[in-house]
Amino acid sequence: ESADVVVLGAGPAGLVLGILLHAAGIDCVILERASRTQVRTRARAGFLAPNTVEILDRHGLADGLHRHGRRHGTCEFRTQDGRFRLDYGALGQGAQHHVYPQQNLVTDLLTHYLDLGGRIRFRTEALAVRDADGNRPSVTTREPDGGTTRWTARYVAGCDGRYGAARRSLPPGAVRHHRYDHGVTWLGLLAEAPPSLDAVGYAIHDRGFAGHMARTSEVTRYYLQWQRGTPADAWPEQRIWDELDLRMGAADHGPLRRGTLLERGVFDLTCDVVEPLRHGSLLLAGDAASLLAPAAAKGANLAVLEAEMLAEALTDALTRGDTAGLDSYSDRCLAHIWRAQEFTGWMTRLLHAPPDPDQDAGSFFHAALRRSRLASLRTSRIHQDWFAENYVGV
Ligand code: RFL
Repeated sequence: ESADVVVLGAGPAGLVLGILLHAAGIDCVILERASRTQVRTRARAGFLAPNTVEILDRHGLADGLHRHGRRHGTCEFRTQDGRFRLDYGALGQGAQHHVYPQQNLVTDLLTHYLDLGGRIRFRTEALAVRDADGNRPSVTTREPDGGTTRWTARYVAGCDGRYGAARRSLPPGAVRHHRYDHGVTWLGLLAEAPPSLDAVGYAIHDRGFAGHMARTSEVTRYYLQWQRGTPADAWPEQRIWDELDLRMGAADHGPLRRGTLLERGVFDLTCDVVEPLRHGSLLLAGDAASLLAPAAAKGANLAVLEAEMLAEALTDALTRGDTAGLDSYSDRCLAHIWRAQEFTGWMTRLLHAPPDPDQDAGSFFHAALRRSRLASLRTSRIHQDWFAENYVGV
């Protein structure tokens, strides 16, 4: 089988790319490992930046988001010494987030793509991309019935995330792979409960970080810093809620609204960047290009930004033979990626002292630096403006 562009993965990156290519009259197909139901129900991100909303608006993809999403512009930092709020939506450039669960966005995008008549194959796993250094790359897939198929293309777009086939198929030495481990692990929780505060909550506690992020009026995301290697189901629900209460200072600031924990996932705060984002006719976008720690909620936003840039570049190349956009694609994306990595790293160090296994003196030092960093954020308008600009920016 064949298509001019074979897109691997139907996450935000692959679907936005597929829609824009299809709208530009480019022959493309999306190959997705998961089933349609899995794609539509995976709860992940929720905070969309103004730039993301602008991109979705530009292409008529933001109806659901405007109808059901909510604007959000406040975060609250809690420590054992008290709490303070930042109305980041009124600071910096005065921009807010839209809160709209990623699975709802993905569902909207998928519906749009299918309504356009877009081609997509579910339960079709890309195994390898071959001949990317020539101009006739191919993708081998495992089909739902267990058979294999070979897809030929002009270009392959790797939007299949961190563990996808695109990354795996890069020949050794073709790109550099920069990795960093923040040395911290989070337990991510989805609770069937309304939000407990009208702000993103970041709690910095001697026992570790705890976080609160609104999703919908019925579902709220919580995070607990977690011992690396401990399974997600190691604690009963009661103990998790008690620990969230303790770290978030519920005794002083009011109780959390408890509910059944619908989902638990453990993830290490690691990040990486593939550089460049292109090897011949294979181009990477989204998590396949760069993975960010979730502290600053940047991943889905970068995925949408890169998908739009890649769609324009591929359209120019395929309709007019103009490859300037493809040639500069990697550099243009990397500028955004490193900006997002830098802020995410800053945010992660605000919430966590770097691991310092050997001495108490070191951990005291880092805890004191963190307190000072927070005090600056609490009191300096310039620091607050900088925070706000970066927090909602991509
Ligand atoms: P996705 O969404 O992971 O989609 C990749 C798709 O590729 C498929 N796939 C394959 N298909 C075919 N063949 C293969 N070999 C394949 N291997 C994989 C997968 O099934 C999947 O459908 O990547 P994409 O499109 O690059 O989008 C990236 C975002 O999903 C990700 O960055 C965000 O979810 C990160 N993130 C957040 N980002 C934000 O901007 N704001 C947030 O508030 C936010 N919160 C989060 C997050 C990520 C989280 N997790 C997953 C740790 C909260 C959490 C808990």
